[in-house]
Amino acid sequence: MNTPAMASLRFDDHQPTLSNLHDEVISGLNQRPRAIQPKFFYDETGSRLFDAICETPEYYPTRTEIAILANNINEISDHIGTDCLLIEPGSGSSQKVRVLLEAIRPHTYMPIDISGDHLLTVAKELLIEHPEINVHASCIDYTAPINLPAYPENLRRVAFFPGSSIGNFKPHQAVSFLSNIAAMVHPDGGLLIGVDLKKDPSILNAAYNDTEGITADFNKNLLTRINRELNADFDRQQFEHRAFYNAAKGRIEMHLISRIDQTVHIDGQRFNFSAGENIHTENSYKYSIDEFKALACQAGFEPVRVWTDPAQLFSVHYFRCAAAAASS
Ligand code: AVJ
Repeated sequence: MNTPAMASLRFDDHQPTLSNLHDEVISGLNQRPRAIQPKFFYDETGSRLFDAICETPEYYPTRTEIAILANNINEISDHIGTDCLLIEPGSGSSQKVRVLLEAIRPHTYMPIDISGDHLLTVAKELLIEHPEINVHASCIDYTAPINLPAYPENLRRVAFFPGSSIGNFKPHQAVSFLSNIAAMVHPDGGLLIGVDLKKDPSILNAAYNDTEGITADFNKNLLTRINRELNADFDRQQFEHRAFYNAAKGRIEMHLISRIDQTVHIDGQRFNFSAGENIHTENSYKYSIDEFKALACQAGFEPVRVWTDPAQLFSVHYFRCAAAAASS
């Protein structure tokens, strides 16, 4: 009797608590320049707005990356092999992995995301679409060192980190994040990672300033979220969305700029903003292919292959663990 074993769904909940949002927002607003981490964009509305950004004509990364994955699926699956444990930090709607699942048939797919409800919904959808693949979802903040839940030890582990999410880290943080990933997938695993390329700044600036204003809404939704979850009174109308390419640092920066002198209350504490003062909400670093290879090498990876689109807008790299990574 060859009845296939039922695949399993598992959900581990390590969602950051409200006090974490509270403490990080308060300490970020007491810093100069003021800053709030981009991971806090992704409440339910923020996750939905991000998906809408990906549909705008200006935001090329998502559709370009999906085309690169789809056009090279055979080569990609040759490198990854079947029956691996496929780990995706920041899986969101798991849109991109759907391009891969059919071809690489992982033993287990492990989506990791900070947004627990969304993660569980997506995990259930995937199990229906691919009843043969185990889905072990983990609600974790992956910007802290990831402590993976127990997983089958004998599986080759491959990390999938698409979307140029790596661009949210400063380069030195990216190296330590990738080092954690290398430790997680060693000795014989790999990393398939999407990285947005450096290019004409006008294309970059347009991508973060879509004419429909969805990126602006996404940025300002942070204030709405803080109002709701931390009992604050930000007036969204009195903050302006600003996004621009900082060529010296090789990154897009997003800010919220106070339009006027104003006082905001968060959980009883007062914060004074002068007109023109900024809250830095996101960095999105862009890398040339060689720059990114060098970064990954510092983290204990070895370049295997890189794919791009004809216009060289976006890159998808495959790395394997360098021999030395296992002993470090
Ligand atoms: C999800 C971090 C890759 O930096 O392009 C999109 C987030 N911010 N538009 C990016 C984002 C504004 C996105 N990442």
